[in-house]
Amino acid sequence: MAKILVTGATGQIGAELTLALREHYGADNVIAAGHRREPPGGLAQTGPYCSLDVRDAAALNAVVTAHGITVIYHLAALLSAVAEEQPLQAWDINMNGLLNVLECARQHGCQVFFPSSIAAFGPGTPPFNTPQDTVQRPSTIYGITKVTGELLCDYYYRRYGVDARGVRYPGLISNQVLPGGGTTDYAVDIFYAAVRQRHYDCFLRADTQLDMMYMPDAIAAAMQLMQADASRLMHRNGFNATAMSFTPSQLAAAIQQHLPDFTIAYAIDPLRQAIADSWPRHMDDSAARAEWGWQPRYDLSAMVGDMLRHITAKLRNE
Ligand code: VAH
Repeated sequence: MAKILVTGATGQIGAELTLALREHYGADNVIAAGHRREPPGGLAQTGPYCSLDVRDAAALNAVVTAHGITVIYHLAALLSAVAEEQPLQAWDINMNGLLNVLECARQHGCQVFFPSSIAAFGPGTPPFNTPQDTVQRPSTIYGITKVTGELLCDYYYRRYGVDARGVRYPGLISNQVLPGGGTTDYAVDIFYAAVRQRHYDCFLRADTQLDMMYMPDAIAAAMQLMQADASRLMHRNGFNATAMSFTPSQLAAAIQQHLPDFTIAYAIDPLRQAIADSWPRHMDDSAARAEWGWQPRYDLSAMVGDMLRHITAKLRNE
């Protein structure tokens, strides 16, 4: 039976992934680890939680040893906008944290999941139908940690046989946990603003097209890749995977189908606009579909309907 450690378990992906893994593998087989002393929400009520700073190799090793961990989903990281404000801390957390996880996996024979991102591409990357194998010269520290992370995972697989796998996620949209300092956070914030005050001031330009994915699909992608037949994986780390690609104005129009009086205005954040402009518009994810059967369930219309249902219910008791 798999014994799973989720780092970054209090974050946007980690919180929902932990609950999905507990449902699939059994609550006691999934250890949630976060940098906070106390876990938020359902994490503590649904299974074991521990406070962990992934930069502390000895503490990480102690958790893996104590619980007999066989799989590590490593999600602890600073996201793009926060990372640009604190580049040295971003490198420390994102890179030393990953190196500690890979070293631990090498010593204990663990499988590793590492989330890369469209941020691993840069201005010189073909922006449309971005190939699986192409130019990767990101211009953000977050993107540099992501492309370095992909290469480090490949190295630990080739050199030591660590079964590391990963996905290049687009912007992720969750109805459970708010995002923490990313460039695509507008695609979540807009729903809370639409339900609360029927208006949103967007920090990206109306025509900023980016790949996106609803969180249930992102969780399914991680679990499906980790369970895939290793002999079919030609790429292993950094699979392009996307579900939809839209602009803030297209997202606003989809919300107006449900809330006709919703309005949007634009108050551009130069930092996050520059980050978004350096990323591709739409990735080619045919390799993920061919090598491990990637197939998203939610398109823009389905995601908007489900988000509005969940956020409306959540705010009703506010
Ligand atoms: C960010 N949500 O905005 C993350 C993600 C593709 C974007 O990596 O930084």
